Amino acid sequence: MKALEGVKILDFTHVQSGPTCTQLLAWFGADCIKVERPGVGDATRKQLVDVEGADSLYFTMLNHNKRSITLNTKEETGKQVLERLVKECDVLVENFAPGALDRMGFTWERIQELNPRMIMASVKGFGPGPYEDCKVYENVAQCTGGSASTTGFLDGPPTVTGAQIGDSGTGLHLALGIVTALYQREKSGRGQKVLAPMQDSVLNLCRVKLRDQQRLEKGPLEEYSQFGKGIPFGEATPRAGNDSGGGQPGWIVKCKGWETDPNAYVYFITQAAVWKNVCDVIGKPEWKEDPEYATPPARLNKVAAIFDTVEEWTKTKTKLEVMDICNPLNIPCGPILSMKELAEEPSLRASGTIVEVDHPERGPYLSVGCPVKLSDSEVEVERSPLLGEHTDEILGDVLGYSADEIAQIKQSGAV
Ligand code: CAO
Repeated sequence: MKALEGVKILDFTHVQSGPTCTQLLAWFGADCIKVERPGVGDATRKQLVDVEGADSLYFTMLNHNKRSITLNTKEETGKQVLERLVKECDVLVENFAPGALDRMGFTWERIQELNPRMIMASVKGFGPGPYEDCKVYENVAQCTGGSASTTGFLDGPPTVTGAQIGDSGTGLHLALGIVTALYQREKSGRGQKVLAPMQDSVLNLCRVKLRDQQRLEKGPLEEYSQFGKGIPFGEATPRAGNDSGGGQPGWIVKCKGWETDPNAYVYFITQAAVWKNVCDVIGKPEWKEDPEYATPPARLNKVAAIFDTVEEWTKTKTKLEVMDICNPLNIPCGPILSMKELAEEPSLRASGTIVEVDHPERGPYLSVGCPVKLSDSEVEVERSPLLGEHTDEILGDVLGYSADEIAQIKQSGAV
């Protein structure tokens, strides 16, 4: 038995944010029915195509464990089938541009009329306010949610991150909202609307930067390396380069091989509690008792110079040697692992976080499996569906149409 077994999802999502959410729910056992436009499907099927004629990795890696039905929901017959799906399912998940579902005739009021237990979950770029009608993509959310203004180096422009915090981050938020609403429905018997705006989700992930904004109003942020360098602060939380966000000085330093390997670096934290271990490791035992170095406040104005010394040591070791030496001493550090290294990492393969999946059109490919592990609800990653692969079985088995009715629906061009 899977955790969400028996939950039926009407998956009206596309691109990345919504599909991330429904893929997680499918991994937890929900029956995820992806509704796609006939002949077209989710736009990502044909974006960044790497195998001619096959669904792209963009699509296949975001739509595991789902079933696909094609349906033109702007035509009368398609609308009738969609009504049946609304009545049959527990959750409708969508991330259309604002107003698209209303224009189709499926307002929240109409959905409630059809199924008062329905949970309607949406990703939108913005919540209510001046930008609520805007279409939004990943980097727009990173910029409007506070991430870009606080990412990058002090003397450089705002920077977006590789982690898809706008899309996948919002999908995660929405998934939590959905299971929470399902839990409440157990008691209330009613559905509800769940909204995860991308701006709000990114801001939630940037919570510590709003913390710093308020601290900044009371004085300079002493743990930022900018402080140690004597550079004055402005009005807003600045970009902090590779400073650690938690108050313990940290930085990315070079390791052996950095001249040729762009990822021969390690994140090194001079955690106060293990300062003496740090001094021993980097060959500066005299700093342990020196009042200029012995306490965190004394070190504040020389953090950059301390990391230069750390780097002199790390440059003599590979990033994994640094990890092996520091971990037993409780010195926190993180080797910069490339996508290639992660793809090949045996422990991630063993845990099912990196999985090899077979696909009839493209053959085997790598995907990221479910990153959340439930001990009593094991995840088996299945390939993404071909466009409309399950149209007949959904019309018949889920919605109860007879073979004649299915033939008529097909003749109408609705699927
Ligand atoms: N049958 C018939 N019509 C369908 C359909 C179906 N099965 N599925 C979708 N459509 C229609 C929609 O009804 C809409 O029609 P109208 O514009 O006439 O109302 C149309 O297809 C286009 O949908 P869209 O506006 O959502 O798609 P888009 O490519 O123009 O915009 C996006 C894409 C992502 C910018 C927009 O959907 C959006 O802002 N979504 C919310 C935020 C979000 O999730 N962004 C992250 C996306 S991942 O980077």
